[in-house]
Amino acid sequence: MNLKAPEFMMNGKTSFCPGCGHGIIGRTLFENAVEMGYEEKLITVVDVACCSLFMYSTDCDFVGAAHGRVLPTAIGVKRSRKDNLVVAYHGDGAAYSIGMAHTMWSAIRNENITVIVVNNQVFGMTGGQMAPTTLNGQKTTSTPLGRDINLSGSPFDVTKVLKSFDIAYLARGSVDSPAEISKTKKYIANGIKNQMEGKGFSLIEVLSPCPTNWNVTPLDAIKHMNETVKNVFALGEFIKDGVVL
Ligand SMILES: Cc1ncc(C[n+]2csc(CCOP(=O)(O)OP(=O)(O)O)c2C)c(N)n1
Ligand code: SF4
Repeated sequence: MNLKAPEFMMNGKTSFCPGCGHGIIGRTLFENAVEMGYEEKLITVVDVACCSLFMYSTDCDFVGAAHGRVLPTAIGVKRSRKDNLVVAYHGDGAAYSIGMAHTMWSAIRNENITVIVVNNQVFGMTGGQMAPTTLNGQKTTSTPLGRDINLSGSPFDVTKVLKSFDIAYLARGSVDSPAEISKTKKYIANGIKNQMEGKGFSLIEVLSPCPTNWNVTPLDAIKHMNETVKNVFALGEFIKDGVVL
């Protein structure tokens, strides 16, 4: 990340909780847009969940979508404004629960958009209920005794599924250290480049802390990511230029 955030992120308002990863992930996106010369072309489509808070703190073009409908909305925007950079930005609840069919069909059609999925293993905005990515045994407000994979299945790992699809790009980053933030920024830059070169569907999932709903301090949230979350969700690039790595 750069020392100074892009001007349009600096209006002084932010509603994210202390230690939330959304602000960092958004910043990597917005820095890329500026550095790659697409600041004026960027349209970010956000879900009604925690990512909607960007609309109050960042002075650039947004479209707000209904929960889980970020992808069809973004695809509509992209198909009608082909010269714009259209980024679909949503949480793991939106992308893999209510919006799972859209994630699958957008990938099957290799739609020419850049997709960011923030994987914080819970439904953040609505109070920390279980998401498809919730870890085995993880306590959430809807699984107070911990997720039981015999009842609700294993944590959903998008890389295992999309690796068999004909898409342009698939990567998973994290924001638990400066080194991982730099890699995440590069993955998002790759997704942007693919779209502007018309290569098709790029999905970048990013592991992100939600200290509020994990009921831990921001520092302990980072520790939990290092010690546990990264062992479940492997990081790196999985598909590049349409080739499985
Ligand atoms: C159709 C519909 N269903 C449910 C909701 C309630 N709702 C809003 S955000 C959300 C889940 C948020 O979790 P996620 O998508 O993972 O994003 P996060 O807030 O964790 O970043 C839910 C269930 C809604 N607004 N609309
Ligand atoms: S509830 Fe979680 S995801 Fe939402 S702003 Fe707070 S820390 Fe971030």
